Order: sequence, then structure tokens, then C-alpha cells
Amino acid sequence: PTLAQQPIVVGSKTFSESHVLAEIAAQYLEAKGQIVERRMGLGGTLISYEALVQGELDIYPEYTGTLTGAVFDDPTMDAAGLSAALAKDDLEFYLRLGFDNSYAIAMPEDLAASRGITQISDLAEHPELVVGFSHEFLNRGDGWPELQRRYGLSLRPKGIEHALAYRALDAGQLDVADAYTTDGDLDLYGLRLLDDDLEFFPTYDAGYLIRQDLPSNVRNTLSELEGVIDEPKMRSLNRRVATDGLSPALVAFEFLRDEGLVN
Ligand code: PBE
Repeated sequence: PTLAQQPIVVGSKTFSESHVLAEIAAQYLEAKGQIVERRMGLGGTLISYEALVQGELDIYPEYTGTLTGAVFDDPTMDAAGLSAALAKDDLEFYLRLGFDNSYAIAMPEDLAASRGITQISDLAEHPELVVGFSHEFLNRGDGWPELQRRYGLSLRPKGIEHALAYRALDAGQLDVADAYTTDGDLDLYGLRLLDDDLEFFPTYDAGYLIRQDLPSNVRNTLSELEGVIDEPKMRSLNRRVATDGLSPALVAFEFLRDEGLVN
């Protein structure tokens, strides 16, 4: 065998895109002869990041804006600053998969139209709106506390499991929620994504965050996944989980097969 046989531990955060991307890495490495252990659905960003630092994980999918905003609390950090900050923890944002998955603020289209709301700053005049945000968004450096400050909003958001947010908007239980821009079921619900007119949200390029001590043959194998997923592709993979009810492992398997990455 050309690859080291020490197991490589691949993990994910709790939402389905993270799970699909982790499965893509895990199954691709396995197809090349690498033994892999899985720790999927570990927790939120900080738990996953810490697990990587502690060596409980070797690889998990992460996003540039999440690292600068939520882990390092410095949204102004550039690519070089991010590499340096990660290197201090013996980590590396190893490769970009080819898409951006940002937070966005979503409202039902007809509600937004009837109140004349097109951009986030318009929310300042609508304190009556019922707002639900995903738990992590409520507390992150690139989330609600800073968004509220930047836009001067006086809304009172409550926490909601992200997987339930679109249905709650659809059922009229919520007026406003945070969306993830590559969510597969986003299009189904007739939502308006409000323009981020003060350019609050950073870019969230997706990629694999790895430990620097990852063996070079594993790195080389992983590097073959650079740029393989664009935004429409990621949305369609997420739709397979959210709408078709397939497991992230099956969606990852079919992706690798259909792209000719494994046979
Ligand atoms: N995101 C959008 C979040 C969840 C989806 C990429 C900014 C994150 O995991 O950081």
C-alpha cells in the first residue's frame, strides 16, 4: 500500500453539509487505501476546532469566514493572517473546495414585499418581527451580537435548530431567520434573502481544515479534491439530504462516483 495505515480521523460539525463534505474526504481517502475513522456531528465550530487542536481529529470541513469571525474573532483578518493564526495551533486551512456558504438573513417573500423590506438595514424599522436564529449564530463573533450592533437593530431573536428554521418561516411561526446560502431546501420556500447593505458578512470559502502533522501522502490524496464542488453542485448535494432524505454517506458516495473520482 502507498498510504500510511495509521487511521486518519475525519470529523464534521452538526449540520448536513458538514457531514457530506466530511464523508467525501473520508470515502476518497478510503478509496485510495487509507484507513479512516469517523467522528461525525461532533458539535459546533468551537468544539470541532478544539478537537482538531487536541488531535482527536485530523480533518474536518470548515469555512474561511468562520475561522476569522467565530474562532479568531477578527473579521478583518486576511488570508496571510489566517494562515499565521492557524499555524500557531499547528493547523492549516488546506484546500478550497470551490464554493462559498454564507449566512444570510431570510424572510418569506410575500411578507418582505408587503413591508417593503429588501435589505438588512430595513429591519431597524420593524421591531415587531418575530426572529429565530440558529443557536451558534446567536453567539458568534460573525453572528447576531455584532450584526445587531452594526445595523442598530432592536429585534429580540430566539434560538432555533437550523434544520427547522425554513419550515417555521413557511408556517408563519417566524418572520425572520438566518439562512445558509448553499442549503438545498432554500429555494423551496419562497424566501427573500435580504441584501447585506453594510457588508457585514465575510466570505465563507469551504475547505478542509487539517492538522499540520497529517502525513504527506494523505495530504497529497486530499489535494485532488481542490475545487471539485461549486455552489450549484453543493446546493444539489444538500438537497439530496434535506429533501430526498438520503444519508450524507450515500450522497458523498454518489458524488465521488458521478464525478469519476472513484470507480
Ligand atoms: N456557515 C454557514 C456556517 C454554517 C453555514 C458556513 C457560515 C458555519 O458552519 O460556519
